[in-house]
Amino acid sequence: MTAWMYRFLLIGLAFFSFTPGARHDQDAPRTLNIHVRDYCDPITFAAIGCDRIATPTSAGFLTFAGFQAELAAEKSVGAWRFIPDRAANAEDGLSVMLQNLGGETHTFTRVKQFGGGFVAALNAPSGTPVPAPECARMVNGQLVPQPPGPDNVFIPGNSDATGPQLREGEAAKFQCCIHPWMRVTIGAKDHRDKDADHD
Ligand SMILES: [Cu+2]
Repeated sequence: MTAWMYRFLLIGLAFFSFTPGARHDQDAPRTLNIHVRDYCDPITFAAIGCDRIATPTSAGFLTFAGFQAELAAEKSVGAWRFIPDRAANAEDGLSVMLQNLGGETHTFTRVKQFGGGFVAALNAPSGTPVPAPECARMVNGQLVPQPPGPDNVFIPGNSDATGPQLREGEAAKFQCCIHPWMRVTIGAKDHRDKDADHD
């Protein structure tokens, strides 16, 4: 290694150790674990796709007819939901980890405002006829899903996924682009948004 290369290395090391990124552990982004749940019945949901491996069968299943009946009555289906493991705030920044314990695919999508998803048949009965632009776009009169990305994570049933990152103090809304009533709000401060308790 030549002398100038060595000097470069030292400068690099010195710079790195003084960058704000090298912070104390207690200021490091924390992990927020979010469970994604549904209770699809694999038989009556077979055409849609419902594969129950992780969820104990004792939890009980909701048939497709039951799902439709509850959606029509409540504009949501309570067993299809996001469950954060603690109050969702991003005081020190957050890394979101997603665990889909359900049998269906769900998305975890950052939106400016909650809206409908890319399944028209679910948008109308859930009372969100207008899709959130982060979920879907209209092509030749048909809803087309937005491509997956760090802020639009598709999570197949029985699988884990790395979710989005939030900066310190950032507030954000996330929803499923298939089941629009599945919502969670991550607040900037230490408070729990009512949407996290959404039924
Ligand atoms: Cu969903």
